[in-house]
Amino acid sequence: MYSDFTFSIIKPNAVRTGKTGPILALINESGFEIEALRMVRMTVAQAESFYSIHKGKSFFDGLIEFMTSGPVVVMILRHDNAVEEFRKLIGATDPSKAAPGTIRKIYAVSVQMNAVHGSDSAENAVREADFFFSGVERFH
Ligand code: IDP
Ligand code: MG
Repeated sequence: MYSDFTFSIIKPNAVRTGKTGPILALINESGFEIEALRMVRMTVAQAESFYSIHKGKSFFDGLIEFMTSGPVVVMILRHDNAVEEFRKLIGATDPSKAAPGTIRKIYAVSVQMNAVHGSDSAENAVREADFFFSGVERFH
């Protein structure tokens, strides 16, 4: 389904190592408009709720520990066909399989610490944007 916005997170490994600026620049240079942006440190309960679709998977506990290990940058990004176009820009979940020039190819350090999140569907973009942002923060 078509969506004109998506939701993204710059993950703790990238924030911690000073990659927030370069990643935001790459996102902007690739034609995405930042509609809303905030830095947060998720609690375990918040991270478990955000990633509830992965509950029970082998990587779930490690993912929650990682995503709560430090601050993250959450944002809503606008672009034509945003969900699909942003998934192209971030590249494959496993950085060793990500295409050259993608954010994960450049900034991921492992499958878990893969630098950025991007919504996988229009429905999830709505759910994830609503999880972190209230109406007043979404001024478009
Ligand atoms: P996605 O972020 O590309 O949509 P998902 O399958 O939704 O990938 O997984 C969510 C996140 O969980 C990944 O971005 C990554 O941080 C972590 N993850 C996924 N699969 C693995 C794995 O096999 N080992 C470790 N971490 C994983
Ligand atoms: Mg996913």
